[in-house]
Amino acid sequence: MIVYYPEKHYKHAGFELYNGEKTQSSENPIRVERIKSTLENHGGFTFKTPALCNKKLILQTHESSYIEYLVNGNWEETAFPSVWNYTDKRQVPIHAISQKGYFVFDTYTPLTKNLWEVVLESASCAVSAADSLAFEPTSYALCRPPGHHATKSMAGGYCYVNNAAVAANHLLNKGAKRIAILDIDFHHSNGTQDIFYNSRHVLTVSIHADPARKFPYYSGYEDEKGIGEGFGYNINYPLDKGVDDEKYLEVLSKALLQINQYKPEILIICAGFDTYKKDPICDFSLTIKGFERIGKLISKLHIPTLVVQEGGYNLEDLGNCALSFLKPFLR
Ligand code: Q9C
Ligand code: ZN
Repeated sequence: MIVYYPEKHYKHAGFELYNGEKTQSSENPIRVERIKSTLENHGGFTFKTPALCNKKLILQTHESSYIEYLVNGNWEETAFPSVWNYTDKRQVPIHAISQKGYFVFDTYTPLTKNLWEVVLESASCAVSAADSLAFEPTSYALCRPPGHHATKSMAGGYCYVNNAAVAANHLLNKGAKRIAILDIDFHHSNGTQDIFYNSRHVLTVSIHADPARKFPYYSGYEDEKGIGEGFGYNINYPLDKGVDDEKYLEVLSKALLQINQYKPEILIICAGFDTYKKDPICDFSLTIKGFERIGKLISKLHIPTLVVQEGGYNLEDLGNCALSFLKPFLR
């Protein structure tokens, strides 16, 4: 299996402000290095670094003012918002402090030095991996930073550019008519939902912790079904705390049935392993063996599948969670 890996990701590392307190970020460079070394030790994976994708592709996914903000941002020290847009005006503010609150929706997502080159390379992993579906049934984009919380015009939840959404738009440009994105990260994929909310060409399905209890809090509810011609093409499965392998597989089977009915030409899996029972910030209880069963069930659909890395924060076991999920796709 081809794996696209971002070699400059380590330049992005910071802290987060959680409820006013400064803490180490769970989203650190060790994460993808753990996954990489576990897959290398196992064998069957070929690592490549991506060619940087065209900025136009990213502008097709995100608002241009937001992307210009990331491109031109020259943050010498890690920066965070402190005041948010409390109006419904969409007018890019002038002051540096108001700009941060305009383009970043939480205090978990630091603006760091070299941010743009790092996020561009992460998105490029997803695009290059999408391209390799032309000659491989499955490919894996080992993206860092992750992407699924990034909306059209805001960073948040450790995410800046929505890697999976950029890849989906790239595949639509190449002629695909129906793409399904299934997000199995613990957290609701609010960004992906936002980007494709009015589209029937991209079916977005997310299985996640009930946002009444967990991040991103404001979206991920069952009644969010899409809008306009996209109505019916967004599906959310908010779940209670403590979900185990059996319960998860039951929900996944339902989601896969809906995906199959849509008859997608390509399936994108936004894979977060923060559903793992020993994840430090989450409250599901999936096992390493459970990830293999999840991978097997998805692989049985026999749809060309792009796996895009999202969250997962148990550094000790993260590599084995990813390996276990990917194994059924190896041939
Ligand atoms: N200190 C992804 O999994 N919660 N993002 C922070 C813990 C933020 C998760 C609270 C969760 C964001 C890609
Ligand atoms: Zn997550």
